Amino acid sequence: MLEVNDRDFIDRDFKEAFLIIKNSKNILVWGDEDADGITSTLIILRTLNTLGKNAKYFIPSRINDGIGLVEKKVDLFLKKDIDTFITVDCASVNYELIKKIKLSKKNIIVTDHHIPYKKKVEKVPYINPYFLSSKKFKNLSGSGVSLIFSLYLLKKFKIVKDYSQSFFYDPFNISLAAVGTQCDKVKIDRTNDEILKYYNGIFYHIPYLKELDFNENTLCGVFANSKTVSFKNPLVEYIFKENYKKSFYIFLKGVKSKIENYRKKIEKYLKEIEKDSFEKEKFILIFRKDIDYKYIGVLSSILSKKYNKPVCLIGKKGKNFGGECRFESEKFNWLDTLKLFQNYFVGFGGHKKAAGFEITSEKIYEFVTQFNNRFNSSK
Ligand SMILES: [Mn+2]
Repeated sequence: MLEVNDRDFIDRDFKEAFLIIKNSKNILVWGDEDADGITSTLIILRTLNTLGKNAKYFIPSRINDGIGLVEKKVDLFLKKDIDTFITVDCASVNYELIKKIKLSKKNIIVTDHHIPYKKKVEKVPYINPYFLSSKKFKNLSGSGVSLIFSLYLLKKFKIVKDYSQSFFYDPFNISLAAVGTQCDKVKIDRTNDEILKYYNGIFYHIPYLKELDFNENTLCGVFANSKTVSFKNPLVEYIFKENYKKSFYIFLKGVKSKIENYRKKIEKYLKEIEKDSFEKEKFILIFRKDIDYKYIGVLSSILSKKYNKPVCLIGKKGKNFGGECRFESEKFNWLDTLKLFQNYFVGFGGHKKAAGFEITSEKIYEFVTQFNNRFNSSK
């Protein structure tokens, strides 16, 4: 169990957020379209429902709207009968739009775990580990933040007497937080470890998942594939509104075949790539025009584990090419290695064990030659 006490909620933001919710009639939960964002949305919606609050949700479509607060949709909701916005897993950087919402005489509570914009908008509570005092909350995912906020609210609204009752009040919420925590790949500390114990509970709460043979490895794919279409998100509709069973089943079957096709493609590409031998190379650099960028990272990581060498795989990325480089070793640094070639790239980034870059078709051949001359020359 995740043990928290009043000292963990000492920051004024909690109290202010509670007062706003207490005085709100119509709340909009503003989420994000990845596994962490969707589970966060669900946790807060379910909690507000328990508190007897009228709550709707909006999850921007990453492709059509963007990420976080987006002006067009903020303007749309400002015209509607909503008195409070609660963002989950997003918006810490949307300083101007938060201000705009405040200026329109509406309330906003920002809950998030991303690095915030340098200053807070005045009189807006931020439930974000970067601003909170409790060290226990340091590495929370967006859904972890939603969970601890929910624990706090249940006690404040006197639905429960103490935090241990609060924790077990809605076990579905803990499992949702575990999924968000797992899929967002946050650092596993004691708090996150406690949350992750409830990961498998999700199969009990959503029986269709077992029925369709989803398991721990494919679960993130389900949540990440739930896309918002005309304001509706299949997972949120099914779990929160409980009236979407047939469409949800169809959605899950769609995800299933998507994941299977992806796996088949990976196997096919691996076979093709491994027709070449990589015995001599110290650093494996592979350029494949025919492989789409969305497969590159996974392939690169499989190959680097298999050959126990640094691997960089380049595939097609729109008009350009994209490279993903992997190696799980403390003795090697991909980011530093890519820095040596940065003049070739349109952009690059990442960290020691996993880094990537984008390069134009004009530069790609020269880069491959230069790279191999430097690291794989036979002399
Ligand atoms: Mn997140």
